[in-house]
Amino acid sequence: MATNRTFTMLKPDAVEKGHIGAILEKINAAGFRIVAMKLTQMTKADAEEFYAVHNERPFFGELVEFMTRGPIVAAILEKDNAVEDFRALIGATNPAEAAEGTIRKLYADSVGENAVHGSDSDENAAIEGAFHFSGREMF
Ligand code: ABT
Ligand code: MG
Repeated sequence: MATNRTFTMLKPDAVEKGHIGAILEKINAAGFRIVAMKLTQMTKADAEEFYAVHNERPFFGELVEFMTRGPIVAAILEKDNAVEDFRALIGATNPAEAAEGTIRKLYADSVGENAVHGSDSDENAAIEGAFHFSGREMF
């Protein structure tokens, strides 16, 4: 399996609840290398662009509202099989369905406020990483 990258956000709910340290610890323990990382807040325009694939869905307005209500931690992570392994580490989109020990099982409350994002493909990981970081911010 080739070493590759995924993109993550610790979402406003996780940051508000003080879970940054605990979640980064899980990410570190799972063997991901942090390539880029920052605390930042998305504007409405940012969130509408980032989640454009969902703009016809009934939850789109709430999703944009949620993702812009406070700071997030954005990061690019590197590991063998990064995209798939990170999705396994965070667990199902709905925390009620997430496996024991996953980040969403431990730290998320609902499908709408599910603590953490993980890219769903290598292609989207590259697009999402470039959305948040310049080349000079990746190490
Ligand atoms: P993300 O990592 O945030 O993309 O979540 P995931 O890929 O696991 O889930 P998808 B399907 O991409 O959902 C995107 C965001 O939309 C929210 N959502 C989803 C709802 O609020 N209600 C719903 O019924 C569904 C299906 C969850 C995701 N989160 N945010 N923020
Ligand atoms: Mg998704």
